[in-house]
Amino acid sequence: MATTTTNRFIELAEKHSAHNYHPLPVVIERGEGCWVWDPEGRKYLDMLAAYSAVNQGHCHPKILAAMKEQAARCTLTSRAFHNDQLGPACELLSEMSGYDKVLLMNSGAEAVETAIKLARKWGYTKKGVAKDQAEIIVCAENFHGRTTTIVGFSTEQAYRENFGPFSPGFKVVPYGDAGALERAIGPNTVAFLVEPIQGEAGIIIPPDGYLKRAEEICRANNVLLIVDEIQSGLGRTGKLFCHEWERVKPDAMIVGKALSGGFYPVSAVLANDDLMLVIQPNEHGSTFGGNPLACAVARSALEVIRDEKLVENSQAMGEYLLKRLEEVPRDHVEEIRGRGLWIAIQMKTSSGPARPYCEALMERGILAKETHEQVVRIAPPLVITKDEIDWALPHLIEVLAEKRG
Ligand code: IF1
Repeated sequence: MATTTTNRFIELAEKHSAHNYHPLPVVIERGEGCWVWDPEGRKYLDMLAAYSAVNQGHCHPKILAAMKEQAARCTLTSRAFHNDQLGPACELLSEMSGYDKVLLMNSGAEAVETAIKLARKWGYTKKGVAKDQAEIIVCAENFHGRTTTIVGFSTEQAYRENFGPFSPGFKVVPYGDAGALERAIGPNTVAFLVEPIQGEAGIIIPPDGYLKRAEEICRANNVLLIVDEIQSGLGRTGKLFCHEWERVKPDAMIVGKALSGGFYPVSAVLANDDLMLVIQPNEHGSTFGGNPLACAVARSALEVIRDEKLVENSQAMGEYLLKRLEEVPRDHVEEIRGRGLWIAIQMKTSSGPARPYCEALMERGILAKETHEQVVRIAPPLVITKDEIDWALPHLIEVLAEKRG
């Protein structure tokens, strides 16, 4: 390998950073909108958008300004005191989502943990479940984060093997099968935790009516419906929240990623008063959760989604891209599916894994990341324009037409 700046940074990371990732060999130095640049000045169209955390595009100027302004005023107060940013941020998220209350955390996994605590406490104090017997139903192939509790109910070996012992109290049912959910519910079931579309599993869209049916089953059995919208939410699927596609009203919703436009880790659990207020002072918290910098950034990130009509753009551009991808020859492509700007190109097993296709795209200036061996995932920032898509299409079509690897 020639000693380019890119290689130097890769070698340095290999030497000193833990080896818990296997990134594509590209170093990103700068980003703007849908584009990123490497140290040699090569430009790439970002079609991953940091796993949907930069839905607003890289370094969005409005969010950047809000962050700079707040960073110079006050960054952290702890929750021992009030700050002047928490209320306005929660108010906006509450208005946009239709939930009474917002509980702010940092990472997505922390917000999922928060929702689990909320559901359990609701189970004991409101539903009358016996001490330590609460059960939460989750789906096979789920992805909700990396904490020990969460990987404990993962069905992916790599995520859980050798990380036990795990917390009890979770039951796994197949995704997309409402009957299985119904059969799994018992007297101690407090919640059903589900992704409206499974991201990591390969952008798996459940059958029409699944979430609606799940909602009915949950209501009939006094079980909370909790949706993980960390990746599917905030415009990704062409609705502000993916569960709107099925007109359901979950009891709680978890958001993260794009809640900060990628500037800062900000996550939240949303619920109405009857549920959220089961958690009382001292029972849950976080040093950084709800800090003024996070709140200023989140408020601005939400305003950008609203004011720049990113949900509408996601829907329109997603539909256009999915339609144009019909031009991809099917010799190596098994299926193309998607909703909004969240598209999976599933390669045939006989055509090799998806990674070499992502590497070929990278060489042509498009950054996409495979998921689950066979899927090339396309999820650009929601600010992407038709011209940018038109630039990318011939590359996508050519790369996917030929067998790689
Ligand atoms: C990594 C995946 C994407 C999530 C949902 C909770 C979390 C995530 C639905 C946790 C996180 C991540 C984490 C990131 C890769 C990424 C990912 F491939 F692993 F599944 F996006 F597709 N719920 N998703 O998707 O949020 O604690 O990370 O903030 O490298 O682990 P977090």
